[in-house]
Amino acid sequence: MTSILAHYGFTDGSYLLSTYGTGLINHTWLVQDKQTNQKYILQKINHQIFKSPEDIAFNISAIADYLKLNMTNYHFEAPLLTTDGKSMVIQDGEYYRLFCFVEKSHTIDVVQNEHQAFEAAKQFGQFTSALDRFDATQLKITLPDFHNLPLRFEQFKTALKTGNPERISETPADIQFLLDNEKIVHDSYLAAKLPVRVIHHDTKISNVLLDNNDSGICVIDLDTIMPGRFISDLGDMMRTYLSPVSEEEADFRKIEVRTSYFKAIINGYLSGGMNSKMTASEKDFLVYSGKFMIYMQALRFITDYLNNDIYYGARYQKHNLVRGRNQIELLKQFLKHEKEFIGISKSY
Ligand code: GN1
Ligand code: MG
Repeated sequence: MTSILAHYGFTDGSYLLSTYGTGLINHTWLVQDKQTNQKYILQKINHQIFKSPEDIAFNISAIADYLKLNMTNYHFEAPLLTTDGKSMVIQDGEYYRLFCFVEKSHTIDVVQNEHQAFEAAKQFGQFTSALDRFDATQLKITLPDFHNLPLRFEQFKTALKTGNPERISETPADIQFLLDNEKIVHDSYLAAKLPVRVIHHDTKISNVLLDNNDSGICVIDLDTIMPGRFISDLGDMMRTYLSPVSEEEADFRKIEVRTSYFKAIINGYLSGGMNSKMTASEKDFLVYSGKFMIYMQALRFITDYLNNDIYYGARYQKHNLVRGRNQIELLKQFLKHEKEFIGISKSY
């Protein structure tokens, strides 16, 4: 690590290092300067998944430059530059970058109240809203087909043929439920016609920095920023904030879809500037966004389980099966609320 941090002016023994956060894809450390106590976040990009880290760097600096010029008050945390002006360090084929640790900020892993849901949704709404006039199509695609639901469905069907036979025979009801809900895939062709915007694509609560009063400071984890449709961001918030328990919960009786959180998410997202920017057709997809993202995540976890966890890896034997079943249960609960939610969404 010393030779990586040397690119940012650290010398051997001048800093403390500890692992940080819970993400499975990238590796994250907290770095503290022993002299100044200033804290930093060091991240290693997983380039098995992000094949071109240069594209991530390109997107982040294009956006940072635009915001600096046009939205001077917008808080955007771009990576720090190395002593020779680069936004990444490449060492032994691995890519690293360093961020300032935002003082008096914290992240949470599970939403605890409607206020937090509102604040996070407001941050993600503000992000896309601030970039409304930025040409999203100039951004690089850092993860091709990331939220391409028809493709995720095809990958699931392929896994049914080529996946681990034992795991396939263990999951008939899950597989049947996913096949029975193929209509969600068909509806995504209509959603694909919605306007292309700058979308974060990973709006879980831990990707928002909150201050001591749980007001939002800014969004983080910028690797999946790409052109996309708003349903990706709004839907992933529904997927991850509606229930009191996360995708990791193995006791599915605790999974619940809460109407007050549904309202908080939409109110927050629209209050960040999106209310006036969204088209009428986008507003028709407010509720669909939740189905789209929950269903896609269920497909992805179950597909990966059938494929022996080649994408996500697993912290324990049935990790992806548990997470897939969790998302299936969440989708079932969401569908029970669908009519009610459509009623609510008509007022926006
Ligand atoms: C991955 O690595 P992390 O936890 O930020 C995934 C997301 C999923 C999430 C589900 C690049 O995010 O799409 O929603 O796992 N990111 C990628 O746990 O695949
Ligand atoms: Mg992430």
